[in-house]
Amino acid sequence: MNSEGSLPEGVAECFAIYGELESSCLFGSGHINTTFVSRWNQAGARVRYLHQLINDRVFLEPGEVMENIDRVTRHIASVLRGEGEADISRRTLTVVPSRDGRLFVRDGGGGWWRTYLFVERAHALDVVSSPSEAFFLGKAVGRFQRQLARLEGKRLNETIPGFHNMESRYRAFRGAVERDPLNRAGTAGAEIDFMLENEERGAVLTRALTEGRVPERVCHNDAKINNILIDDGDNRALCVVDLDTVMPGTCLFDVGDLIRTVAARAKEDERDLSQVEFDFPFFTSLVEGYLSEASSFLTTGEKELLAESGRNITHIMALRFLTDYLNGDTYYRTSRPGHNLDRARNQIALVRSMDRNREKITRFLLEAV
Ligand code: GN1
Ligand code: MG
Repeated sequence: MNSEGSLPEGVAECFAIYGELESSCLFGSGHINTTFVSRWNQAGARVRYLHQLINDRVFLEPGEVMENIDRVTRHIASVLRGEGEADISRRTLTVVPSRDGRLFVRDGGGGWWRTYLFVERAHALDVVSSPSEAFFLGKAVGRFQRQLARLEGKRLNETIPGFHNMESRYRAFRGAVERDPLNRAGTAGAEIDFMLENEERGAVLTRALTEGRVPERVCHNDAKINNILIDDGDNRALCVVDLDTVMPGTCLFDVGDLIRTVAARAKEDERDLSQVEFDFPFFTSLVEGYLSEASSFLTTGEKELLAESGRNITHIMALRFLTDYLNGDTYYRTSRPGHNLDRARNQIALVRSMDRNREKITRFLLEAV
């Protein structure tokens, strides 16, 4: 990346894009990949594209990531066509291949690049401000799962093996506490204790999946609020993006991540923990939106675990942020000292707030499903 944060020379031109490249700049707030937007003149029309440098320390097989994304986005587009939908290229991502027909381009340093059509007139949110926004976010994730419920062909590649496996996440956590390479464990005593006390309950989704009490499905695995694009016009969710982790899992991971990020009044790195509260009205609207698409395919086993899903994904995020803090911030992008510890504290506060609402959550779900 050069000093202005524009695309490295020559990368964008390797993709099958017509016209003249006018400018490019950094874009977005992801923790993992590096994203740019480019602006082109195509016969007098201004057109934008999105380019991403895939983090190949996190995704060890970027080619397999792209194979999944290509299959999934083509499938969603064909489902949308079947439903007579217009505006398909705003309702799913579209991969732009390289000039030699590949799904990615390698740069001189070995980096893996991909390109998508830029979805215009859309935005993402970090927090919701109304129950109606929560409803449409829930609906978008339910719709995504429904669209992929009948993806034919071989099982999708596991782009990060054991991604939401609580048991392996706890092994990594214990290793980090033992090694404590930067002597940080002393500054996170209360958080480490929280993890040790909550280990058993945290295994609930992992065990349900490995024991077959919930089915394996194609799911997103990172269905948090800011991975959903919303139409600037009518404020309804358009599509789910950030598809690197689309792979086999349980759909409870997705609804759980949505509960974590939609039914929370603060961003995941808010330091003022008095603001980190579970929001019951946002939660109920989001579940209603989700079930408006998903209730037709969810099994009884899945419905029974809905109540635990939000807490479970919030817990695993707290565990991963804390592990990364102890390891010296080697995984997530951070923008201040202690950022990962702040995130872990925030997510633990959210788990606690969910626990204070446990009875209400359970009662609501008994009625709703
Ligand atoms: C990462 O890249 P981004 O910000 O969408 C992470 C997710 C976490 C999330 C926390 C591949 O997602 O698992 O939920 O941060 N993605 C990966 O906000 O680890
Ligand atoms: Mg993202």
